[in-house]
Amino acid sequence: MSVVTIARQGDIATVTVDNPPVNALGLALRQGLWDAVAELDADPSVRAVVLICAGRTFIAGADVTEFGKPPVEPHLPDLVARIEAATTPWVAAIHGSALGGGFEVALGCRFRVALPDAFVGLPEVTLGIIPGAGGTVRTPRLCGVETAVEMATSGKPLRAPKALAAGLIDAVIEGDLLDGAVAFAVEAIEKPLPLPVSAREVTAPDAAFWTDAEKAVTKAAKGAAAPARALAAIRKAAEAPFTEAMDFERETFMELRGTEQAAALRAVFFAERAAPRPVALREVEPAPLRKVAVIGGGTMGAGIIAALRDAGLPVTLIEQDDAAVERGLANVAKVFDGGVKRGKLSEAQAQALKDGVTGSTVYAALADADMVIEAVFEEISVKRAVFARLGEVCRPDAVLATNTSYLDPRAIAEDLPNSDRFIGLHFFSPANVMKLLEIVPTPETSARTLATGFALGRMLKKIPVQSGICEGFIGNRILKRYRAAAEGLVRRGVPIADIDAAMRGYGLAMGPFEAQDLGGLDIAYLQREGARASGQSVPETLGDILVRAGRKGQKTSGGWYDYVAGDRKPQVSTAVAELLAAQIRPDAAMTAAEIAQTLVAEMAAEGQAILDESIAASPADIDLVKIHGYGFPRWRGGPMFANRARG
Ligand code: 3H9
Repeated sequence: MSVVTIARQGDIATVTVDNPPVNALGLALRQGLWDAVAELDADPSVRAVVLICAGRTFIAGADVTEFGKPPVEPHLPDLVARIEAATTPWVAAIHGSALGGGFEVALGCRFRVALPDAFVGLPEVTLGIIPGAGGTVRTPRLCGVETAVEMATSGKPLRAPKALAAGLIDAVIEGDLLDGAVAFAVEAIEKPLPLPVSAREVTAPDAAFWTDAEKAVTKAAKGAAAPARALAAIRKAAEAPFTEAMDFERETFMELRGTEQAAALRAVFFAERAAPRPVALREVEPAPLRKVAVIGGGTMGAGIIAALRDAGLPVTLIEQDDAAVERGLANVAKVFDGGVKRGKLSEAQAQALKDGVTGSTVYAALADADMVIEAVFEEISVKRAVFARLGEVCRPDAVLATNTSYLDPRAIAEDLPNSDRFIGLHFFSPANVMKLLEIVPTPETSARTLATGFALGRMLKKIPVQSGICEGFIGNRILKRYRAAAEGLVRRGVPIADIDAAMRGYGLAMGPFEAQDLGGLDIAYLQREGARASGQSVPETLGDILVRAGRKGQKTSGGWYDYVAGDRKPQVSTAVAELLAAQIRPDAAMTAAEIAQTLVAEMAAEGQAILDESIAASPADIDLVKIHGYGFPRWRGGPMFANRARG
């Protein structure tokens, strides 16, 4: 079947694009649209053309799978120009999303109309590139430079009403999109036509605007190259003639397309889309998830409840006594009240989210739950007791999950009958914000239970990654190696502050030591002590020395750094230097790049060990874990990608 079909309603022609899944502009579609313009231009009975798409969305952009290959004609900028130069006006009728090249095609049309819940945007920077078919040149001609800069440098799309207010679209269509677009076209051709977008004026802001914008864009980009290049392209569009700006944009696009950052971001793009639907589970029916319960209303439990409520699920919270139920509900309420404060939720929305949580101290309330997620204190005996109770009260087909970051799920489920319905789900705090969900099946876990874990991940819009059982699973195991390697550098005389600065420079929000100071050094210390008490040989770490000296991080006004009361800014500590002096044998002077390279290589080496032990299914899964759970810079592709790219 052809990806482009033409139909006629009186003197209005309809061009329908049908290129699943997202109508991406692969060669067949570009050619199909090119031919459609030629055919309709040759038909004098046609007075306007409505361009509409079948399926879930308008054209979602260029076909990203083609980016590794040489471009083939017709090129997208030529196609957009061809549509713009058509003898009859084209009207883009947008549902779903008109993104990147899809929005650029819409910009070639004389008019754009959209359903109220449609989006338009230029997300190219999220793929390490800039628009390559006039997005940076035509957009400011429609909505002004400021909005264009915001769109093209952030990559964030605008919903139709906002797009209308900004001048990016001409009408919001209530009701049937095709009928509405045809009616719009019929009316529009009775009036003088507006100029094609390329022929419109753009007002150039003064030099100060660009200086400020460059500062802001570079800061927000945290090392990603594309946003500043998108800004430069818009500046060119504002200051140079149309064709010169188009050439500049195209050159930049072609250059960025071949960079390592773009390759990394493309790899992450596809990995993120593959993760929620593992091939091995495609044929497995998950359990239905209508009623979910959470045991424990502490920080983690409350975050999980908030995530479940955001996905529209009613939740039962079980706590030990009435006071704990109250505290748990208050913790949940705090999350939603925060949403109101930040302007993300209305009071009424927050209330409705809160109302969907029922607190109880009675396990019998779980008799009809489809899934129960345990999020109690990270202590094996406490967790085991919870699952023994759940085994008594829950339906035998209810999926029972433990949220644990370090404990062995097999030991937690030891006393649970029908342990094929049991699974580990490692959420990351705050659980309603962090995208990563490590899914940890035991050898007994059934395919249905595993598929349910992934189904939950999809419902919560998380990035679910399966992990085998080992200490710390994928993410914390690599974190441990990374921290140990960072301590190794300190032992070799590399200053703590240099290591943190190097990792910030690499693109992480924080270096390894300042991050420990924020989270507290005592949790990992207690784990090591626990392991030592159980007879394991765990070498003394530098962190142990600090904790024993009372330095547990910011909460004790000192950890790896000193802190002045009321200030989170780390200050280099002479006390730490003294405490650690005997451990340090300086033999290394390292540049920031060498520090980062060493530590990333260590992460990747642990990742490789994890792969060799079949704990993770692929390097891409490991990269997703580090990007979505640990702040590894997305544009570096994750430690496995970055280390491989270095060769
Ligand atoms: C661009 O346009 C450059 C131009 O300026 C210049 C050119 C010269 N290509 O996300 P989903 C696949 S750059 C190829 O789960 P949703 C995706 O891999 C592009 N494939 O759907 C998945 O495949 P599978 C700018 C693509 O309903 C399937 O479609 N555009 C593309 O949750 C479903 O994807 C963008 O960056 C693509 N462009 O969300 C938009 N997009 O089923 C990127 C998706 O095999 N796309 N696929 O796993 C999106 O943001 C979302 O897909 C969208 C739908 C919101 C449209």
